[in-house]
Amino acid sequence: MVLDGTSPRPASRDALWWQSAVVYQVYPRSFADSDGDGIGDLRGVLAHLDHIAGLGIDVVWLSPVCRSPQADNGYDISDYQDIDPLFGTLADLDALIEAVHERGMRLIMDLVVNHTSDEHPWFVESRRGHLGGKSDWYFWRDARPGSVPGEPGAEPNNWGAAFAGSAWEWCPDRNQYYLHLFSAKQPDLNWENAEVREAVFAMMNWWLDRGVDGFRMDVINFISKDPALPDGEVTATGYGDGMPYFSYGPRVHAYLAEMRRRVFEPRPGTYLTVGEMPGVTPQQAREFTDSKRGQLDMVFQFEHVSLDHDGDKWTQRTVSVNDLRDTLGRWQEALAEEGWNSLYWNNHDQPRVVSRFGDDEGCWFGSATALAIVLHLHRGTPYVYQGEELGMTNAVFDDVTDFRDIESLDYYEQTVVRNQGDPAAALAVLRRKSRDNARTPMQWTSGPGAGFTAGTPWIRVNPNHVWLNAADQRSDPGSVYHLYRQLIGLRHSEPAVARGDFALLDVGNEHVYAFRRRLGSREIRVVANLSAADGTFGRDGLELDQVLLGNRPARERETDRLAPWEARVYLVGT
Ligand code: TEU
Repeated sequence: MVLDGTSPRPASRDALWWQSAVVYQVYPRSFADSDGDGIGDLRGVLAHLDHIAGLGIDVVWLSPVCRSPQADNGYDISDYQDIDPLFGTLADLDALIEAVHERGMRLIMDLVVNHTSDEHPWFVESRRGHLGGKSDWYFWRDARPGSVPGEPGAEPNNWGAAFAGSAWEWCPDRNQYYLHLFSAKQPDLNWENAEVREAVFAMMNWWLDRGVDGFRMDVINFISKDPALPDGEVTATGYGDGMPYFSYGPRVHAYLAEMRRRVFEPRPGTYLTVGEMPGVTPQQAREFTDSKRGQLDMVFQFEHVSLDHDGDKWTQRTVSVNDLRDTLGRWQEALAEEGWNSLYWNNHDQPRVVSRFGDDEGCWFGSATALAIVLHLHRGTPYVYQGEELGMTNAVFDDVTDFRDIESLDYYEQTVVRNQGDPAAALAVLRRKSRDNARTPMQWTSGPGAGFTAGTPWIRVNPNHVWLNAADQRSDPGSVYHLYRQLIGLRHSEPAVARGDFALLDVGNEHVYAFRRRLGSREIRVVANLSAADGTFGRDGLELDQVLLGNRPARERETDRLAPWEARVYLVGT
């Protein structure tokens, strides 16, 4: 057991080691259950580490495992320095860190510090009132003058919360409201208070001392709010949009700079920091990831996963190849000279990409692999969300009782129960959009419980595990899994993939997404038909037999026609 952080980290080749790395996200609740309670746990992760290492992964990102009432599956933390008994113990985590390091990988934790749980002792103390101590650790405000506290409209401002309803909760103990940008179980920490920042930095140092290799920082661009907390423009929800006042607040750079000074700068070694940043613009991302500032190594931006939102995430918009190319291409360009991209299709908040931008019925294998090829050959650090390497699809939900996610259940409550909307229509929306699509159990085998649990899983297993599972794919060299292995291998072996520059080709082509990567005289060219129709691409000097990899049999490759969802990677020159 390692309690003092002595578990050796993999030696870093250089300070920018993560530029040629691939990260694998584990959502522990849905990954592997070792004790039969139906919920994944740390020992389950340990038992399946070779699946991840076998892909060639460099970094494992663990979604939250700290103590939590689980109102938002662990994104509501009540003790930052202990493991929730659902997932195991600190000793299990130490064993996991050691096993990850033994395999030459690193482990990053989820850092959820925009908010805590309302059951965190800090909040419990804060809500007691104006007696000093932690009274100012959260955002407490009086009701609007002239209103009846607790009544709709009496809230200090008009902001809506991410999970339905107002962003303010009335607290009779204190006779004040508190701010929660997510659920009422997730009060926002007041980063204006230096003691809050010190407490967060001390906790981060404690985890780094323990051996973790960095953090994925949950909604880290929300930590600084405009102190005036002004009303926002009213949206279709009936609430005001507070984003302009908290998504890029006045002190966000100052806080991240302070974090760097207090946590990372004094330490030897190199870490990975990635900030999740809803609403971040390319220009802002460039500032956050500018190596001269050293605030964050990379950020998660949301533009490409908002393309199929029409106003809000619940309203569907059709996405074209041009839309994807415009958005991803713009981000590539913005971070070409300074800053760094992270690349993702999936995480625990997003529907499965093969069901979303691909075609999980008509061309499951082709679309899962074509989308993988496109993403992994962009410039940036790719993230693989558990099951993505198998081409896992959206779930099958028969009924509202099949959903578990707080956001989905709140949506149903608001639209059907409060506003008497059509239950069938609401279900149809959730089937497509729910975060639970990403959270069904990892499909290890074709057997009962998909090999995820010997008990009753906390959320239903996708019935397609009988043909879509890790055991079958690991032994099939033509599987989605092995295509991911090849792509990850290519990033490690081919400097043009890791460090080369990026340029779009064939812009305007309605079917084929084409681009090149170039480093010195090395050039990689990617042509991917992201549609159900045949496509063609401009050859422009390509020798058609120089295919490095593709998702169709080699004998079909010597043509400039692409079958639906066919993708190829060419090596140009020597
Ligand atoms: O997500 C932040 C976020 O803004 C979204 O992706 C969010 O899930 C949105 O509501 C989707 O419609 C992060 C976490 O990834 C998410 O799981 C948490 O629920 C959220 O923060 C609060 O901690």
